[in-house]
Amino acid sequence: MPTVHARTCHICEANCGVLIEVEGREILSIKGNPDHVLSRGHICPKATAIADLQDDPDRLHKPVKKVDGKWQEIGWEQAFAEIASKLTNIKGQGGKPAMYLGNPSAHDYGITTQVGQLRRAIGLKNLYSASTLDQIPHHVVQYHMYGHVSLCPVPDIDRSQYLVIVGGNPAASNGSIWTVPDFKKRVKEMQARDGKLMVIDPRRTETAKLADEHHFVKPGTDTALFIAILKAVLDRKPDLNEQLNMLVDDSWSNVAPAISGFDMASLSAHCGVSEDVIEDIAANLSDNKPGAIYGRMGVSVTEFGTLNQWLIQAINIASGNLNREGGTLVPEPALDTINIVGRGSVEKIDTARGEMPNIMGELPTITFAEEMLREDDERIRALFVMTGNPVLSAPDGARMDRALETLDLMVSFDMYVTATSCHADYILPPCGPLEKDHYPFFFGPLAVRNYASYSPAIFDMPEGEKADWEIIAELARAIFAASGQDIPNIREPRDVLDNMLQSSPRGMTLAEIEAEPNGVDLGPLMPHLEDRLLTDDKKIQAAHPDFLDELKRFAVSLTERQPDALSLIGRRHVRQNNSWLANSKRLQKGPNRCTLMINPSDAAERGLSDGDMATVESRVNSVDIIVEITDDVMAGVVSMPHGFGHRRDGVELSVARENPNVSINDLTDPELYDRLSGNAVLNATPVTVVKVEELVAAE
Ligand SMILES: Nc1nc2c(c(=O)[nH]1)N[C@H]1C(S)=C(S)[C@@H](COP(=O)(O)OP(=O)(O)OC[C@H]3O[C@@H](n4cnc5c(=O)[nH]c(N)nc54)[C@H](O)[C@@H]3O)O[C@H]1N2
Ligand SMILES: Nc1nc2c(c(=O)[nH]1)N[C@H]1C(S)=C(S)[C@@H](COP(=O)(O)OP(=O)(O)OC[C@H]3O[C@@H](n4cnc5c(=O)[nH]c(N)nc54)[C@H](O)[C@@H]3O)O[C@H]1N2
Ligand code: SF4
Ligand SMILES: [Mo]
Repeated sequence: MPTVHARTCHICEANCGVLIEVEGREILSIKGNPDHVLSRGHICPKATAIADLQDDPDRLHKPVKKVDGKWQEIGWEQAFAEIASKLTNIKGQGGKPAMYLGNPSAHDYGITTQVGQLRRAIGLKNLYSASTLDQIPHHVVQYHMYGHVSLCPVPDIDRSQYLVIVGGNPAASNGSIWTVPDFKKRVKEMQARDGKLMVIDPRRTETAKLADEHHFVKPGTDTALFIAILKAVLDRKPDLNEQLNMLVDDSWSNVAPAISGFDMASLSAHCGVSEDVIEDIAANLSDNKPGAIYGRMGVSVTEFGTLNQWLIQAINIASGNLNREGGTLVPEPALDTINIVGRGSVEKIDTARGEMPNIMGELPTITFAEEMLREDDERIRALFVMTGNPVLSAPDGARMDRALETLDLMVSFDMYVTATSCHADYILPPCGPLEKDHYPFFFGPLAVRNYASYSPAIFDMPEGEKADWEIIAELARAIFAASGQDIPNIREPRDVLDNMLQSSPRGMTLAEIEAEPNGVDLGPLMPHLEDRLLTDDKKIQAAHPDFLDELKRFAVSLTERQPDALSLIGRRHVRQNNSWLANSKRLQKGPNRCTLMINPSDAAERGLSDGDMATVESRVNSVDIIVEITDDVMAGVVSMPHGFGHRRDGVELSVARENPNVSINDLTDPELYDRLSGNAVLNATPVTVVKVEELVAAE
């Protein structure tokens, strides 16, 4: 008999409710759950990839060990014992271990609640992760302004009348640092109540096409745009409204003087957005209707990412939209990590490159390869890569390839042989996605409504398989034992979760949440920031000195000549997720998506026609890629998706069922980073593009 199970899709931050119909172990269908309290029936094509992942014949089911360059299946106990013993030996010789934690770990609360044990077993205070390729600038800003790295105001789209999205593409990404499933319909609803969406992006994206207005901006120059908007808002509203005046500390008075020296015409010329558009945005944000400005990857993974995210908060404050219904609000979810884990940290750390930011114990991933390649005693010799693919996701993938080859021990926690795990000595694969439970640990606190939703596993786990959390916990125990340390008790993720829920202000139990398969709706977001601030004086620290200093550094950069080169930006597609859905039959249908988008004028200048091959070259490397001519990208800009490039020379991978393609991160430059957060710069890479002339065979 078929049965239907309500569940949360674990693939992206939207956390949509899905209905999965199964018979025995066969998946019959995956549909949106119309009764889900947050996603209201919405799903995207990636939800169907859950079936492909679950049933993928290429997925690993048992640990594998590399012997003479070939993968050999081994038992779990052998794998744990060998890894523990090798690590203990390496550490005994003074060798340094490290860990890289990838994006899917954020979607598995079991990993979140257990990984601390493994870090303790290995002896790691700090780690590398996908976060320093992504959202670390947000955490720095939230830590300084609101007193906790995770206190994040999100746009209250359901009650907003004006939204400005800069460098985000939620129509494809389904939202980021903003859990907003059903984004398109929410925009349509806003437009139906006469609200407006404005998008600023160097590409006319899927989101731009939904918008009432879209304007191009030169990649990497948004700081000028934000300063200009802030100036224009302050001209209209020199004083804070009453509620924000009570919340904001005295440093607010430093903001206007700090930007008074910038002149509108130069700011506008620098970013390529006209003064009229800037004034219009400021006027819309400043009039009495509720609205917000929001910026994501396009403005975070740039040289002034932290400054950009601070300016966004400052604009929302100056225009009176922070902590306002329809403006930006901090969610109050069932599991409220803000009250139960520490504020986080913003520190500095010594690296091979000198002193670098160390935010929440995150080591900048841009320095990761050189810490493996360095030749002194500080060299990383043992590495644990959990749910990550840094060869494809971090800048200079070719160097990452070389660096991973120098390790004495590498362990990957992955279900595939990938461009990264192919370098490992051991791969420890988890069970299938429907054999584990799910809770939106990090995403309830970012959702557009207060809610909670727990999904139990649908299938029993096959004999001999393990969930990621069990693999982590058991390996941790083996390492504790091998190194003669006390073996701590391991508490199952469910118990940890239940405990955290009960310790949160709402005091719910896991059983109460589990009883509601469509999720528990805890109401709209509320303007309660005054009760949530964790700064010492319980006020918003409006202008941390680091941000004001960074403004000065930006002012200097304004006077520098911009390179003549084309500017390379990334993109996401709704049928992919970073590097790891490339093996899904359902998602890989359709035309090749790994193309270089180029504006017709730039193509003509280079003699390029649609479908030609071009060589794209940056400071670090070059790749050949098929050209797609479109005026959806701004003149002077080229765009390539990230997460491609699975084929590496001479290596057999599980993930190979796709068109020829290349990795954008063979072009991005690890020398570039955001000074305040250590975050990578993955957009606005200067490149040259030339046509690959067909070779004429010699007679
Ligand atoms: N140029 C450029 N580079 C980028 C970006 C960009 O926009 N442009 N985006 C950056 C961002 S935002 C991110 S988050 C990073 C992502 O970077 P990473 O996290 O390093 O890479 P992913 O591609 O997400 O790879 C995830 C890996 O985990 C495996 N995996 C998936 N699910 C599971 C699971 O449940 N258990 C286990 N054990 N393994 C699993 C997959 O097979 C895959 O190998 O990339 C960054 N890199
Ligand atoms: N379908 C799909 N969904 C995903 C993912 C995926 O790979 N595929 N990945 C998930 C992850 S890990 C994340 S972090 C989120 C990311 O979520 P988003 O940030 O919404 O996604 P991106 O597509 O990276 O959007 C960045 C936008 O910035 C623009 N941009 C690039 N450079 C600049 C610039 O200098 N200035 C401005 N203003 N814009 C610029 C790009 O054209 C692009 O439209 O998506 C998540 N959801
Ligand atoms: S938007 Fe798509 S991938 Fe993301 S949670 Fe929803 S169904 Fe899954
Ligand atoms: Mo991400």
